[in-house]
Amino acid sequence: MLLGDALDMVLDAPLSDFAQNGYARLGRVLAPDAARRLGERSDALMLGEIKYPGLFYQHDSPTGRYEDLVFGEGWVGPSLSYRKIEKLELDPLFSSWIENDLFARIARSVLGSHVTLYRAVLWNKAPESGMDLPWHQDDGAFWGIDRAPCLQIWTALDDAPSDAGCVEVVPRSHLRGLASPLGGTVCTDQLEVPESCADRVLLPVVAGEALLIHNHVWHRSGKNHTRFARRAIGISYLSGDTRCRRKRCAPREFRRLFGD
Ligand SMILES: O=C(O)CCC(=O)C(=O)O
Repeated sequence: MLLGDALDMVLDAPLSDFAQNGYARLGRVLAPDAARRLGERSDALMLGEIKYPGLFYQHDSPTGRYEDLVFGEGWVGPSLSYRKIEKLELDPLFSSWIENDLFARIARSVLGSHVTLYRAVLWNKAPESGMDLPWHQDDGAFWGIDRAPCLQIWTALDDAPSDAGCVEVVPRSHLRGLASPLGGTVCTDQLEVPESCADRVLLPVVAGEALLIHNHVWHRSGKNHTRFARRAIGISYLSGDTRCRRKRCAPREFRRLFGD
């Protein structure tokens, strides 16, 4: 699925950008045919043509506002307007991408020799639809793990220009740590501080491009104003010794990806 010589890419510059700024561009790494097949598989999952028990679905809100999302509904029938699908690792085609050799090299450089999977998510914005995803960080009490996660790799399955709701980041915001112990959405009073996201950067990409995104870097995305779907896969990797702290139900065992 990897494009040409992507496997042998020199990683010094992207890994240094990632450490400094909290994000980095990898460039095009997913071959066009593989992007097309993953896009088709995404649609098949959304339409219920392929089903896996345990896939987690969340549909776009009826109003297109994040505040109006209905939680806990899951699968609501065939629709190309699911906002996200989690547990993509259940699907063999997505699993191949999650475990590709380039991402293994990157994950091991950042996290150490043993690497597990926290989550793999389809981020979908239907044509002329989708929503304004607020500024957020991907960590905090809700994640229920015993140390801060840091590495996410996001791959575009479609072109995601600025008007399709590309990912946006606030460079170096990861250096400030979590905005609140709960993590997730950055609260409005912090956004009102003038310098909080004044230097935000938009990251338009073409299909097949990948981004490294630090879990603590403030990031968001806007609505899709184009006539085309904007689908991407976001993978959160963990160091192999990360443990689940959940007490009310059995702690999660994270899937081992890279290591012995
Ligand atoms: O693709 C998007 O719109 C959002 C991505 C995101 O929030 C993430 O990867 O954590």
